[in-house]
Amino acid sequence: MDSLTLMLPAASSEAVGTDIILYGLIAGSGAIIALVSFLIFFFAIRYRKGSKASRERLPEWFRRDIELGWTFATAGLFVAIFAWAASQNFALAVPPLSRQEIHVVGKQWMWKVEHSGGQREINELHVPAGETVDLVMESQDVIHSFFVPAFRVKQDVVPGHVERLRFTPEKKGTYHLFCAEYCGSEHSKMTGRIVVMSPDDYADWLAVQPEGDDLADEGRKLFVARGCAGCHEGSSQVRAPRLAGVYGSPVPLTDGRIVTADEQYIRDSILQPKRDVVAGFAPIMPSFAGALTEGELVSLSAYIRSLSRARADQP
Ligand code: HEC
Ligand SMILES: [Cu+2]
Repeated sequence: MDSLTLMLPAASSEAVGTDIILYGLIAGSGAIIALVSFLIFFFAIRYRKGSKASRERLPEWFRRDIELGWTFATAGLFVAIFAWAASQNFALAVPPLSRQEIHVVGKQWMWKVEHSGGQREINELHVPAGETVDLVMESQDVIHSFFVPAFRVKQDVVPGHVERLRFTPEKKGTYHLFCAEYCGSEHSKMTGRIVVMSPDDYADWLAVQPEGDDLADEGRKLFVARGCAGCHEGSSQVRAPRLAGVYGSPVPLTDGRIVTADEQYIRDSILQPKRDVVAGFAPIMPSFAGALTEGELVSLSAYIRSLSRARADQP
């Protein structure tokens, strides 16, 4: 890791696939360069000044067929390369059956990480080898970009969006994490480490982390201060759904659809409550668009997430 090497380690299954595409492109370009160079030399020698080679016009059909041939062959080649490279991205877009969901918040200038059990870290991300990691990422202020060269993955994190990034680390070790989008004066210090551990070591590591949940605590305070608790909690006169356990579970809507309450749903429920109205409730929740900062939204959704954990802990 400290020594400079020409080739980065390929530490995830995506890295292997990306490298194969890269080598394929280099080999393809190399073959074309070799062919063109060969033809340059071949024609230069064959048609040199004074040579006896025939300089007559080739028959019309022959010229047309060659023209058509290389037009379709190169077009086909480009489409094939596109399909090959795109298939890897499509494969990544399908959620795997078993995965580790980890929340990442980018802010000037750090990466805050929260594991599904509430364990937190800053500028470090511990992940188990051999398991697909599903990052759910948000930005609290400006655009950042989560970049792990050794995994060949990079995802911009745009404020207002919930982004996903999936990868399957394969090699144990420590790898660089960068912010790859200029995000202010200390952008260059927004770096960190990814530690890939064996699943057993990872379980041990998780077990010894304190469960300090500062984001969720902040969210809890906002939930009371902004009047959410007034409608959503115990003694309230207004009929509003209880939020405990809502994160990650299916929610029936008035229009008959059933959606999963993921990060984006929670966010939209707060900003555009009239869009997806929970079945059995009146659309009386006011929109908080413009009234909450990105950071406050992130804290509120961390709080709502923590409610589902609390419920899962006490069956
Ligand atoms: C005036 C009462 C009221 C206030 C204030 C209010 N809500 Fe709501 N909220 C509702 C009602 C009613 C619904 C169900 C109808 C709907 O989906 O719009 C709801 C739905 C939701 C949902 C979706 C719940 C589910 O079961 O799918 C979330 C999440 C939510 N609110 C969060 C918040 C947060 C966070 C705040 C504070 C920033 C807040 N609410 C403030 C009344 C309120
Ligand atoms: Cu950044």
